[in-house]
Amino acid sequence: MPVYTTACPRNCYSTCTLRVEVQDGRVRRIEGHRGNRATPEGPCLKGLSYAERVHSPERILHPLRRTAGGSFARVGWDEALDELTQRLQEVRTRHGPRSVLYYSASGTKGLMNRVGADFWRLFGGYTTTYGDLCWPAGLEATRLTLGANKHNAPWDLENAGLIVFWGKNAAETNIHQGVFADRAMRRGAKVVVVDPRRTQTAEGAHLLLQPRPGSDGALALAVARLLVERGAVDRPFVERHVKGYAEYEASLAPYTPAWAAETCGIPEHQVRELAELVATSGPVSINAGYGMQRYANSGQTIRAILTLLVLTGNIGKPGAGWIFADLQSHLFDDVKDPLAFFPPERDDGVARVSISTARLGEGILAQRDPPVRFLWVERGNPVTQNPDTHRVLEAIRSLDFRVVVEQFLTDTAAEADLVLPAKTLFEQTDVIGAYWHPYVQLKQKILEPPGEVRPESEIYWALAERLGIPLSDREGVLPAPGDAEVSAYLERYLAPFPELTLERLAQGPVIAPGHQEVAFSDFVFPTPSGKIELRSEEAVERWGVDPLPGWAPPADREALGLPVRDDGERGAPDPARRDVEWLHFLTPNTKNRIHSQFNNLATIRALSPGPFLQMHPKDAAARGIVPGDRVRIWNDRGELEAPVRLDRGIRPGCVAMTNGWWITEGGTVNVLSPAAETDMGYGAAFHETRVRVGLAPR
Ligand SMILES: Nc1nc2c(c(=O)[nH]1)N[C@H]1C(S)=C(S)[C@@H](COP(=O)(O)OP(=O)(O)OC[C@H]3O[C@@H](n4cnc5c(=O)[nH]c(N)nc54)[C@H](O)[C@@H]3O)O[C@H]1N2
Ligand SMILES: Nc1nc2c(c(=O)[nH]1)N[C@H]1C(S)=C(S)[C@@H](COP(=O)(O)OP(=O)(O)OC[C@H]3O[C@@H](n4cnc5c(=O)[nH]c(N)nc54)[C@H](O)[C@@H]3O)O[C@H]1N2
Ligand SMILES: [Mo]
Repeated sequence: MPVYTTACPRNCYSTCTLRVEVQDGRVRRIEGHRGNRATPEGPCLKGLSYAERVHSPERILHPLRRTAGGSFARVGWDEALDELTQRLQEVRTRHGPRSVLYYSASGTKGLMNRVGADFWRLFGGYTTTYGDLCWPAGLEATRLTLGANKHNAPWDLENAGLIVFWGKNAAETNIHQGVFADRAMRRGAKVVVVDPRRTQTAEGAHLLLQPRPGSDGALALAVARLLVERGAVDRPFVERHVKGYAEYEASLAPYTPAWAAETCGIPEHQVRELAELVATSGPVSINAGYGMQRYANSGQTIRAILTLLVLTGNIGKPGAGWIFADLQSHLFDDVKDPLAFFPPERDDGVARVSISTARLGEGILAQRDPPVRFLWVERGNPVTQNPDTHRVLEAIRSLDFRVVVEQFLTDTAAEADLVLPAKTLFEQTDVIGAYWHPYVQLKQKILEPPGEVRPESEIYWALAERLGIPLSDREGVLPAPGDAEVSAYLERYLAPFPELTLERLAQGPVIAPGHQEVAFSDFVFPTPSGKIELRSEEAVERWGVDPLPGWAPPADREALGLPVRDDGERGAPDPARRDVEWLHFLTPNTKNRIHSQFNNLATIRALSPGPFLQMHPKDAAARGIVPGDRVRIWNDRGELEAPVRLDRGIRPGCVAMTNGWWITEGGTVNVLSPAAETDMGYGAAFHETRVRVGLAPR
């Protein structure tokens, strides 16, 4: 039986290398690949469930056209493409090409993803979104401080003396990291978890801190103050490599442990314990998650946390460092380029980058000259994943025509006039990077697309032909249909890197050229000053924040359009009272799903049949809620109903429901989230969500 080497392209830290056995056109077996030092144990349950996913009877295998009655009917490709061509020509003539919104998100990684934007350029122009739902506040805060987003290789974690999982639930979202953390623990390393929820990651940790959501910056500043007090600052390191230290040290005066304890709602001795561990248990590795940077203050929060490593000289050394995102394998996309995230409104005369992903609904509705009339969605599920679902739906429904390229009939696909079938990972070759490990990988094609499925690049080629885009314009820009054409296309991008040939990549993962195993071990920091910047002028110029990392309450209720409480509370909520009635609604990720993907499969559904609300028994008791109850969760944007699960592991005042559920599976959490941006990078402040909870009406 043939066994192929390929890789999982999901938006996930692990980006596993896979060995896949195929027989008679079906996936028989999926295993790990020893060539990937970061993921040798092999894939998670999601990876194994590809055997079900790619052959699922629910996959969309041919174009679907909405009928007058509102349901979908199968249509042939010729009919679909003819209508598309006619509608695109019409909308271009009437409103100009930029009345087309090209929306793509993180459904799959790959170099081939660039084909979409290149097609829309040939079309004459388009409108698209700026910012990102996932990680930009942290990327930007890291770039401002260190100059680049890179970190030590995953296996270097074994050398750590202290591992802090700060707002990162690695046990669920980066399961392979646990192997290295366990090895470090066997060698005596201590583990600290900072998370309002007691997660699986906290099992076995030496210290768990459960601060109020969005208060981590305050904690970090107080820890910094304690580090200064106890003489834990690495003075030679700071003198040589850091800009703005003296000013920063002076700024710490107000941040006493007592103030932090009050602000974060945790015992003061925990603040001190954390400082003590950072001072005494190095090398210190801080693994900062993405959940924590989904607040209106999170860029500044990330700067404040990263500072703890800077003060103590825990940068550029084995076992130490800042583990947020390692972009060393990102050779073919622009995520390292600050312009990928700002300035917000960009227009090169062809592409107009003018709608905030975090405010997709209102952005579409507000767009003028020309307005958005036509929507093309691929690799994204904005109806469930972007903030403020009701506005997103309103905006999508206001358009003349909607196309969604999808594998399954998601909530977004269900809004389309035309659904085009999408390939899965096994059905077209691509080259992918990762953001936790340093490998470049070949995601090899191992199956022919089933039914009438065509990879996006082939859809674009066929459309370009029909739209009369001359072959001479297409050549070298879009790959023509065919496996050899795809290979030639990929080879052109690989050409500058002699280490990266398709033949070599077909054998297994290859470490990115120029990879630094211990990031910043050369102490080169590509910031404006060439030093680590505690003081950043760029932060002021680009984002209007303080030049030093500081802390402000996460959100101003009115600014976020959150309800102002009846008792007259206005502006920043009073930390002492705000948790009483309105609860923080956290919407983290979960083990057996990648956002809105996988839960439609029987294998996964058996483990997670539907959404539930995690709630502390105290908050439940205050509302007359008992185990087994169904609750209503609401605010002025929307409401949801779900069974409640009482859990002493969640901080009182917080409730949590994992994101990714479809409306048809019980409701998306984003009906409740505000269309609000993070302070840096145009991220989405999903966790700035307050809700009320009560018994669901019977
Ligand atoms: N409330 C709340 N909301 C969140 C978050 C949160 O923490 N809380 N997290 C946010 C984050 S971090 C992220 S990254 C986003 C993720 O949200 P999205 O970027 O929208 O990603 P997914 O839900 O993973 O996948 C979107 C779709 O891509 C499709 N897809 C997969 N492969 C392909 C392909 O090859 N071609 C095409 N055409 N389609 C494909 C899948 O079937 C899926 O329906 O969600 C965000 N939303
Ligand atoms: N299995 C699985 N793995 C994934 C994904 C997935 O959907 N499923 N998604 C991938 C993607 S796209 C992403 S972005 C990453 C996300 O990976 P993580 O960063 O681990 O993701 P989250 O689950 O969003 O958030 C982590 C933790 O942050 C906590 N948190 C929320 N607010 C705060 C706060 O104010 N302070 C602190 N200290 N903690 C807080 C939450 O309770 C949660 O436990 O995972 C990637 N890996
Ligand atoms: Mo993400």
